[in-house]
Amino acid sequence: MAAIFSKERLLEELDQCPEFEGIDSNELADKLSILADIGKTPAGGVTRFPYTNEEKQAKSVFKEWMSEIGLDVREDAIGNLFGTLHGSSPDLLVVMTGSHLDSVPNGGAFDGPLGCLSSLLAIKAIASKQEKPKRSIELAVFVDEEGARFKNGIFGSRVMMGEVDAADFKSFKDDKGNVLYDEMVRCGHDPDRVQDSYRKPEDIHAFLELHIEQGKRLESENKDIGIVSGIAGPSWTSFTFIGETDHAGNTPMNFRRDTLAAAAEFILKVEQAPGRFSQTAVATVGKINVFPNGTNVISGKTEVIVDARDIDLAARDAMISALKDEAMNLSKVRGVTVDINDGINISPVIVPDHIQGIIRASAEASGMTSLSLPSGAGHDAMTLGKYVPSGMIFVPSLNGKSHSPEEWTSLPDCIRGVQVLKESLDQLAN
Ligand code: HGY
Ligand code: MN
Ligand code: MN
Repeated sequence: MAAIFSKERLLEELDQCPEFEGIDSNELADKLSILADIGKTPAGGVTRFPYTNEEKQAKSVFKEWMSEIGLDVREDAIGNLFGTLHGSSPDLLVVMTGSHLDSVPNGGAFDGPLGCLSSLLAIKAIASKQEKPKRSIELAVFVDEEGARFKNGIFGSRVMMGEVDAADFKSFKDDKGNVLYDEMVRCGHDPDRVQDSYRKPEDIHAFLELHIEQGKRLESENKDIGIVSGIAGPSWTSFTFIGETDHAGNTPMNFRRDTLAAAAEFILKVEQAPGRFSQTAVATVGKINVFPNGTNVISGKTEVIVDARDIDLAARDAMISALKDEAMNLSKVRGVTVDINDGINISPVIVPDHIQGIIRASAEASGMTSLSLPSGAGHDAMTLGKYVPSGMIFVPSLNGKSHSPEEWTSLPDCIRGVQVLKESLDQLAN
């Protein structure tokens, strides 16, 4: 069985953790393990969807941890969680840092929680110093970054920056038909007051997010820290093929309008598309909904969602439009129809040189090697990065694995990331 997350496995490398002032490796291992147990799956992964009891439990634990280190804790109208370490010059713009606690289905223990905990431990170390930081430092735990339940990823940070129309809260539904708005209310939030959640770009000095790389570059080039240069923009488009539900035994092949077969042909075209548009484009179908999904039933309706990304916005959008044409053509040939609906469409973001410079200097000052690289994965930093100077610090992923129970970053690598985040925040806050 592939190695999965456990506290014991983390602590096997405790003695290899570098010592940095104010940072306790045991504490990180302890808190990561507590979060990993919330929403743990039989396969050893984590399923912690937004506006569920699991997420609520993880956030209440995190709220306690923020209060324990003296942060001013508040939750906004849709459930974004904030903890503020007040600076000596409160009139200066805040430095924000954080990530997310929600997960993909059967995901890993690090994607999101490591960023939140690194921010917590970095702020704790800064707060333990004699001098208060000049600028206040605000820890943000954004809701629903993955979009795994309501298909609306990078959500909490986009609401905070005023990018989501509150009317949409009533149109997003999960696979069981639960409405996002109702789930927000059920969890004790007040989505009608969403305007109270909005933050103005001019209120925020800079934003930093620590995250696992979710790729193989740092490991293969044996580097401690990734300095993210840009973040690819994800775009989600749903294609619903409509045909005819029929009996699998009594319907001759030339009488069929089989939507699962149509979707299968389309999925191969999705796989073949990226290379025609750029070296950095990617396109994935990771989710398919087949109706009625019966072994002896020809499917009358099949929905696939295409996740298309690129650092190059023009190439990405050209690829999506070509895929829409291909879906229309193949559905005509097969005698089915296709409904195409645009979902999230987030622009790529470039990280400013001075932010990259601060992270690089922090890594070097702490005796670490670093590598500048783009992020193919999307993050809340790409929302903030559209409005304020934002950057990301990557730590290595074992075998590049992520979004799976095998997701792993060693404790020493995590601690090196916390140290670089601490130094970078300290610089930005002073
Ligand atoms: O999908 C992503 O890139 C991220 O994990 N939300
Ligand atoms: Mn993720
Ligand atoms: Mn993430």
